[in-house]
This record gives sequence, structure tokens and C-alpha cells, in this order.
Amino acid sequence: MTKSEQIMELEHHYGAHNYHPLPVVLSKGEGAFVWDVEGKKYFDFLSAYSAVNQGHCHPKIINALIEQAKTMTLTSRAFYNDCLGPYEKFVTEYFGFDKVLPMNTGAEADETALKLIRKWAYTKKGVAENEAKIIVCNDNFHGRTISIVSMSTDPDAYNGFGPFTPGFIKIPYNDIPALEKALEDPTVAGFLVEPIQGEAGVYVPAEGYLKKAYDLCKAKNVLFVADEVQTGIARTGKLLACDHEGVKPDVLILGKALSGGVIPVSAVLANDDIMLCIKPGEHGSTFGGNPLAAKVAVAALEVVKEEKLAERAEYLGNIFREEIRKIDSEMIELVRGKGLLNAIIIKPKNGKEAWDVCLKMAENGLLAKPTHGHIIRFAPPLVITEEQLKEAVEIIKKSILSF
Ligand code: IF1
Repeated sequence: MTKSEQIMELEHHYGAHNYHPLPVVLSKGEGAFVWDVEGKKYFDFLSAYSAVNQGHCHPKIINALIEQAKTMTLTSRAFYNDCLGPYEKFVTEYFGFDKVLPMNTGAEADETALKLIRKWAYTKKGVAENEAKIIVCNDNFHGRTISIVSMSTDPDAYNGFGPFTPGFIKIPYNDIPALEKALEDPTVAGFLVEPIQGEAGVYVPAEGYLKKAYDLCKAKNVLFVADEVQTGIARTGKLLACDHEGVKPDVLILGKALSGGVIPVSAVLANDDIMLCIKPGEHGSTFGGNPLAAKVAVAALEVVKEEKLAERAEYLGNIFREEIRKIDSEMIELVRGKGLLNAIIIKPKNGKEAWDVCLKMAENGLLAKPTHGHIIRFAPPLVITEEQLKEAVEIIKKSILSF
């Protein structure tokens, strides 16, 4: 057995079978590249689902981590720590909100937003206790907790995990009339939406959808809540995907690249009239807002500005889609995306599907992951150079044309 096979066998034997990974075992990362245990080098075109926007092991972020790790890692929120306040000032000014509520994972931040919407409904909007509803979209992905899978329309996500949390109205994504109709219910408190649906296969809504949805919410005194866990922090060519339409969400949910993929750091941002609805003792987390997370997040966000990652994503994304569209293969049905969050819809050929294309690309030195069987997501670290990107496109081309 190779070293890779031995390690995969360990995971298979001792780990829960809740994933189906590509058969590569990675042990090192730097910038846009990762290496497996046999020393083979790959372009990383997943970036840990857009968590590693700043590139693997970014020196500035890792230094912040190491320095703070030697000083203090965790105090809990029972006491103040000297890193959280400065981080809160920094992150709220960075994104333009009054307040931040720090959490760890994306799912936790989404859960926090759900609680915030409900609390606001009862304390500010005047919805009767336990009556608040939240509108969500079909094919959404917001995480894996019970309440979040209660919002899901994907049977893999919810089947066998009931009973479910009530209070959600599910409508089609990118459908303004459906939203308008759902908003007629006066108990609706919030609309939770991904500006681009990631898990659905990088599904980009029609231009103007977010703005129209935002305006409709405003007219009905409903909170517009953006899950930018995957789309935020420069991935789509702007700091936030909502920025493409000049929409400022009432509640903003961030995760993943907030730490550059170094440790779990997530956040919910909102202005005082909303955020102060949650009072001491009503929400929190042992690790949320820990000193390590605070220092890492500041460094990760500074890197985004210093290295103009949003501008890079915009520029390189246009090149990526243009180059992929030039590939002459009937297997490429469609290329879509924004910035460096892109997907190719694969039309099977001779029984070969997206999974086989991904295996072939891995063999040729590029890692990407299929979603829904026929879609491949392409999301390299935003620090990738133009030359590297073109090299990567050649690998994608060679792999697809091999079938
Ligand atoms: C997995 C997808 C990506 C997210 C949005 C919240 C969360 C996520 C918009 C929860 C997480 C992940 C988790 C990852 C697969 C993945 C994913 F394919 F499922 F859709 F990124 F594309 N909101 N997305 O995309 O964040 O709690 O995981 O920190 O392995 O489940 P988390």
C-alpha cells in the first residue's frame, strides 16, 4: 500500500463515513498550491470551499496566529480579553456595521442570525411570540445543524434528521414574484439568502435580483439577511457579493475566509437597532471571539485589502471564464460564476461524468470537486497569479479533452 492508501484506510476504518473525498491525501499547502504525502504538487481549485481565499499558510496570517498562540488563546467571554475589542472595532469599520457578534463556524453564524431575526421580530416588529417566520430559498446551503437542515430542500441534508424546526417558508431562488407573495404574511421577519448559491452549483441569480429582493423586504419591514459565508471576502470580485448590486444587508453572515482558512472564525454583523435585541446571557459560544481568532481575523482581512484580492478575483475570473469557454468540448455545457467562484456544468460523455473529470484533473495536477454529479466548482485561492491561472486552465483543458 502507498502512504496515501494507508492514511485513507485509517480514515475509512476509524472515521465516520459522512464524506466522500477525492482520493488524494494532502500534507502541505502554500499559496495556490497543495502537496500530497507522496510529494505530488497540485493547484488547489477548491480553496477549502472558499475559506483559503488568502492562499494556504499566508505568512502574515500564520505569524499573527503564532504570536498570539504564544501569548493567550482562550479566556471565554466570562472575562474581557485584550484582542476582542480591537477586532470588533476593526471588523465593524471594515464592513460598515455598528456591531459584530463573533462565532466560530458558518453554521453557528447562520444559527445566530436566525435567533437574531426572531428576537427582532418579537421585540421590534411586534410579531406575536412564537409566530415569526423566516423566508429561505430552495436549494440553499447554510450548514448542517438541525434548524439549518430544517430550511433545506436537499433530501441528503434533511432525510432522517427530523423532527424539524418550524417557522420557515421556502420559495424558489431568483424568483421575485414568489418573494413578493411570501412577504404578504405579516409574521415574516426575515429573508435569508445566499447572493450566489454555492452548493446549488454556483448558481448566479439574475442581475438586479438582490436589489429588488432588498427593496421588497424594506417595504414590508422584513430583515434582508445575506449569508456571505462562501461568497464574501473578495471571492466574487467585490468585498461582498451584495456589493455587485449596491445592497447593504440588514444582517451579514461571514465565515470561512474571515480567518483565511486558518482556524474557524465566523461573524454576524448588524446595526444597533437589530443587534442589541440580543441581551447578555441569551446567546454565545465558548470559543467565539477568542484572542487567537481576533488576531487571525484582523490579519486575514488586512491581507484582503493589502493584496487587492477582490480586484484580483474580478480580473482573473473574467480571464478564467473566457479561457474555459474557448475549450472545444461537448462535455462543457455551461460555464458560470462571478470573480473566482465559478462552475462548469459537465455533460457526460461515454459514461464519464464530473467525478471522472475531477479524477483526471487530479492526475494532471489540479484539485476540484464535483457537486450534484454534473457540476464542477472552480475556486482557486485569490492570490493565484495570472500565469498560474493560465497554466491551470491548460490542465483543465487537457483533462476534459482526454475523454
Ligand atoms: C461541508 C457546499 C461549499 C456555506 C454557506 C454556511 C455554511 C456554508 C453559504 C456553513 C458551508 C460548505 C461546508 C462544506 C461544504 C460547503 C459547501 F458545497 F456544501 F456548498 F462551500 F460550497 N453558509 N459550506 O457554503 O459553514 O458550518 O461549514 O463553517 O463540507 O459541509 P460551516
